[in-house]
Amino acid sequence: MTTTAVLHAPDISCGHCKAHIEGDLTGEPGIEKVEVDVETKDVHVTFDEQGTDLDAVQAKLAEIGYPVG
Ligand SMILES: [Cu+2]
Repeated sequence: MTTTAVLHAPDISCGHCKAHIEGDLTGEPGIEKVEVDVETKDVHVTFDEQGTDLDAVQAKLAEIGYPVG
């Protein structure tokens, strides 16, 4: 089943962050769509629950420098 979640990552500050996150998360196993809102510092992620889970997405965000908080 496909789910969309919104994760708040306070370290998002500009278009570079947006490109970095969208570029790194898109194509990760189970992740179907990633959209970063720089204004709200939110990451909208659509993923297949068979392929990944929210913990894994959060871990990946932390790994690339944008911990969820
Ligand atoms: Cu930035």
